[in-house]
Amino acid sequence: MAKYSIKDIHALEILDSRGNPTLRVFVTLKNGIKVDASVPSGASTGENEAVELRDGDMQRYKGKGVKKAMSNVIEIIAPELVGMDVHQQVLIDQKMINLDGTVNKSHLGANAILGVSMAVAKAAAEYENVDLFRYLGGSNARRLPVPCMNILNGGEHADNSVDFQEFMAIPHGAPSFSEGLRYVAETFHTLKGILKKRGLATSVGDEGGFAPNLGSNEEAIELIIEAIEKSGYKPGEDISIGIDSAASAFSPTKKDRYVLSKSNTGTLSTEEMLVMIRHWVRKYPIILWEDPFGEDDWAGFAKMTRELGSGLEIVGDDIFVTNVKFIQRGIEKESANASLIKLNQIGTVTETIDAVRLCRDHGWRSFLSHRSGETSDTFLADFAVAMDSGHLKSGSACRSERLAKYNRLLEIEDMLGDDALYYWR
Ligand code: 2PG
Ligand code: MG
Repeated sequence: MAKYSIKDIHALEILDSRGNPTLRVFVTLKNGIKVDASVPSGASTGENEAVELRDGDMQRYKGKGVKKAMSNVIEIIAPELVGMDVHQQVLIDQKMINLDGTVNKSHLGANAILGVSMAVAKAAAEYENVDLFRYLGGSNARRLPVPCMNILNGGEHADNSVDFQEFMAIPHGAPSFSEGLRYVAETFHTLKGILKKRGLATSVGDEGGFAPNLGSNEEAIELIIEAIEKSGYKPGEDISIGIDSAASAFSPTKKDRYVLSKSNTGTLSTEEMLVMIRHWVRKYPIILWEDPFGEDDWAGFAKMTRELGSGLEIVGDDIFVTNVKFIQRGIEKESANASLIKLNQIGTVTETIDAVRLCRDHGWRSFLSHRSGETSDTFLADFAVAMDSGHLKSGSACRSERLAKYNRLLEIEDMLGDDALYYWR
């Protein structure tokens, strides 16, 4: 066995940021290097996402245990991969895809497969004695992503009166990543002060953004603009706004009907939703809009892209699920101009890179993302730099599982020194 061969793979059931079980996978090489990777977990999931295998045993963690996925790693995946060259990421990922044998990784579990895939990449980087962003991105990987900070939470991520899931502050006008992070972290603190002064709750949602009860969804934007200004920044110049409607979550049909019940706005058709979006985009400095429509509303997406796509980044999340099959369809139908990229939506590092490449080849942007259930793992930070994605979202300026990624990016920026790049487009 060569010293870069995989000697052992182990897995453990750990808890994520919501206190739900997830997997941590350990890969040991023949030369003694040992790394681990932890798998995130979403709440507002797309129907076509790769399957996160849960035990369904109601005696444990209300059915959410991952002991089966854990034993799939130890008993099925490990024996097949032990002895393989850890650098063979594509071959290793393909082997797991074949072992699973389903289109959505429901047999072994995307959580089992992704945990191994990420740990293999980390082990190879460690073996080469290079940082993960260099190993995956090569010697020219040096662009830091603009941190799209989700400072106000709603939808399925918060028990409040806001239907839209995420309101992000995007510091595209900052001179560097660390300055950008400072801009939006200060805005986060200013927002807290504004909420407090108005007697609104300053408790936070799943991704660390505030989760107050507001009179309308629009009020969220107004509060953020006020916070940007009061922090001494210019909305639209220094910091702009991004929204993730996560519209599948409030569309029972996943298209044509949008029930904005949390805010008591009523039910909107696709057309009425588009009227509202158009109005907001004209009125506010919004530069990015994710999942404005449900995952089956391809027509709604395409119409919005035709009308607003030249000045606005329109990102598909649930509709594309980081899957080249759906992204390809989106490119053909001109349904968006960017895809959200989440490793666990597809389940291997190789397939995630393929999704990013497909976007790049067609002039689309890829927006790198955490999940609402996270761990302290910082794989995403390195991955965003390696993929040259230009922007990422990792939640707000509180909750350590969110800050772990931003802090890792500060480290990467420091390491790169004057070579670091930072720009929006
Ligand atoms: C999203 C994500 C991450 P979740 O919808 O973009 O913010 O949420 O992980 O719950 O799918
Ligand atoms: Mg989303």
